[in-house]
Amino acid sequence: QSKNEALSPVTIIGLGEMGQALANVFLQNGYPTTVWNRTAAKAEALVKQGAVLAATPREAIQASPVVILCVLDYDAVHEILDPLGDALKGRVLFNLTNGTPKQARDTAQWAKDRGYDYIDAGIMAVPQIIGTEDAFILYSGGNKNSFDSNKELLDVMGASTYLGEDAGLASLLDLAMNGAMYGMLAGAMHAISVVATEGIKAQAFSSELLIPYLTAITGIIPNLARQFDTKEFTVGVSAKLAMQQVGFRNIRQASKDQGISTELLDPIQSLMDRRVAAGFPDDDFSAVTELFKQAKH
Ligand code: FVH
Repeated sequence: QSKNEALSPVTIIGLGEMGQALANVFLQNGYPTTVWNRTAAKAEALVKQGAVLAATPREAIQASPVVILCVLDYDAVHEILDPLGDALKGRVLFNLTNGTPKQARDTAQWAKDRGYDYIDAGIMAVPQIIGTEDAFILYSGGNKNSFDSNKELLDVMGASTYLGEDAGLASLLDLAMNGAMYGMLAGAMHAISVVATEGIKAQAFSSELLIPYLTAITGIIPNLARQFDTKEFTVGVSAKLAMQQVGFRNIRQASKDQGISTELLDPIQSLMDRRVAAGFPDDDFSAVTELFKQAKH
């Protein structure tokens, strides 16, 4: 039996930057791969590598027991899937499209109503690292058996983890982690902008100083997380808020003096100031989470 015959066929719907990376890694690993994209031209390079280009989403779905969907958003998901009738019956659909937990849960219900096997997912990777050991993908919803029986195939894209039967969980964790990522990246770009005002080159600054510093600083997250879990914000304090609010003013002032906007920093100052003013000067930075709580809507 050839390698291709031993591996389950897989269908990829959506060939943007991410979909192309996903299809590519299946082809590299010898999986019989069918693809479909609204703009068919994006399949050209993949077809040269051996992918089969389906003429329609229905044809693509019929080609494989496992269907991976990765398009821009859930509007596109439903634009593609809603007209398909029962085409997805007997297939497992893994939806790797980015969306909110509510969109994931609603789509899981939509799939359940039609008897489809549906699992939602959050990709914790950029296209360039798909298929490497740095990529991981979170899955939730449907039933665990459908995940387990396809885990080997899913691991080709990135290490796969099943979080449970609530379809919204993968999305919740994905969005929370990407919120943290954007906070970090925005902070990094702010720092780069500040030092650039003195002619310091971004690449040298980031590789020699900023990245090592940020990497070391992630070491205090476990302590902050423990304080968050126990709600003991004054235990094992890395730095008191009363001190941090004063130091943070200097960060903002220096930024202003260099002609760089503080719009990114101002809300952080406000959180520290409010927590100290509320009578908690000895709390650690983790205590600002007390100010994040809002009614759900
Ligand atoms: N790229 C990344 O770094 C991130 C990493 C984490 C996960 N995201 C999410 O992955 C989804 C796809 O992202 P992408 O990078 O592939 O996005 P694009 O390159 O912009 O491609 C978009 C694809 O969606 C198709 N599409 C859009 N609207 C429709 C529609 N109404 N009907 C059918 N297909 C549609 C688009 O088709 P076309 O424009 O080529 O015809 C592309 O295939 C996304 O959820 C990220 O948040 C990526």
